[in-house]
Amino acid sequence: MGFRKDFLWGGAIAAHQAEGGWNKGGKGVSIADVMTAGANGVARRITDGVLPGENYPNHEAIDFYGHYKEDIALFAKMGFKCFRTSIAWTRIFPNGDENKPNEEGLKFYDDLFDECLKYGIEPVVTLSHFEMPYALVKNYGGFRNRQCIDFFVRFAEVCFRRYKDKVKYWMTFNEINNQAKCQDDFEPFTNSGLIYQEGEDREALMYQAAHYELVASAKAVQLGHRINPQFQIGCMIAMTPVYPYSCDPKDMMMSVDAMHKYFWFTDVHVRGYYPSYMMKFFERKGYHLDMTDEDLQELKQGTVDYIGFSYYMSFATHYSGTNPEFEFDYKKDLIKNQYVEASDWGWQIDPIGLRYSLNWFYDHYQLPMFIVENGFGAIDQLEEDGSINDQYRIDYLRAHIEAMKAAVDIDGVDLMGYTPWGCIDIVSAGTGEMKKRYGFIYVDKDNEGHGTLQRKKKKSFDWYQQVINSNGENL
Ligand code: BGP
Repeated sequence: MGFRKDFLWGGAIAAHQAEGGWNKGGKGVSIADVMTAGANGVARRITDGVLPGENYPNHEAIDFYGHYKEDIALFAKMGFKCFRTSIAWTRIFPNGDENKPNEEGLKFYDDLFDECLKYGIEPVVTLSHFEMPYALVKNYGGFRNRQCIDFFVRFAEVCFRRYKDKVKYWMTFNEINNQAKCQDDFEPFTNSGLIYQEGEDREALMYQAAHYELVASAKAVQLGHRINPQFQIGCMIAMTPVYPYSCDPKDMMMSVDAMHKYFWFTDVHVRGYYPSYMMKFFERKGYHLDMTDEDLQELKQGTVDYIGFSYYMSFATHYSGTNPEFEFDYKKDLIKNQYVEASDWGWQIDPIGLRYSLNWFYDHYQLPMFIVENGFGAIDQLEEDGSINDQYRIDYLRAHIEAMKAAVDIDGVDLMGYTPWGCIDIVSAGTGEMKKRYGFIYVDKDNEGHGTLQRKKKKSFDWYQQVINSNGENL
């Protein structure tokens, strides 16, 4: 009973939300560097490529670029078995289309992975985490352009070859399915680098870009397995289950279509082909995607080894009476779930939903799973004595780990690891704010960029240390 002996306990961050050093070591401008910060939950927006000014949140983030040794030593104190981060594409290919990689960027990640391995911490690496080179967006249109497939595969190959003896666990595109939830405006949540022009069919473009990303992922997976057959390469899905609001069969069908629309990407990553309902959907909508036989061959041969996914919240949907085909539209068919609480940012807190999600994935795919993001973003307050009493974060994580344990012990799912998001306070991807904190470690920096960057353990630091030490027994 309980989690496997080699369960990968750890924590997760992403380069653009933590490193800073946006223009150090030969790094180019990434899409995350040209984002304004939203405020109070408002999502960030592209700024027509205005170069970072002093107030850009990713400008210096928490300077993980300069503090990584200190931070990894703290992760080791918590007993991390693994540590998830991304390789900033623009440290390796500053503009994305160069033929030769930037050696200084490669060296930085050599040093970072060596520091992890020094403590017996396995790096878990995401290749694309909302930080594609802005030059690929500006000069090629991002993943609306088939050429970006080869740019991504070139980036993946350089990383696989360089770190083949240091990194075993990889993922290709972070939350690749997020574009299915926000194609209305460009948001950092998509890896596609799509900036929509006036009058474009955004949905059609989103599906075309998603196809090219999926082909890029499949090619990278095949290449990775050739470079090191020991590699474990996963997809990365944002898992937000969508429940039917009632037992009305119409609500149930809305939930079925919502789950289809949000998670068809997993079918392609895992089974190697598009599910029939998506082919029917493209036909109905008249979307004639650029999808060649060679692409379909690549998808079939480039299936992933595990399902990485993030889990923060669940949704609910109801039949609004306007579409007899029960076609789900995320812009109008979601409804607040009255049976769960929400965070300050409206994220519905649902630990049982994590057990449901583990079962849903395992029932569909029978592949090992890796929860590579889970966490509670909150405005942490410093007490008089300077301590941070984030009991709410402990309660949130404890409830989700209990759900994981039930899924393993009762439902028999195959769960390989757990890396709570933002194991150290970092910049919010959605809003660009520092005040939305997730960490076991507090970082002295505010939304305006002021602060000493001093690191400080929160109450949850010692709690998580004994969770890991007991392999999840002591919660
Ligand atoms: C996920 C992203 C992460 C992280 C997380 C929390 O969608 O993969 O990069 O940001 O969301 O979101 P936020 O930072 O907006 O609170």
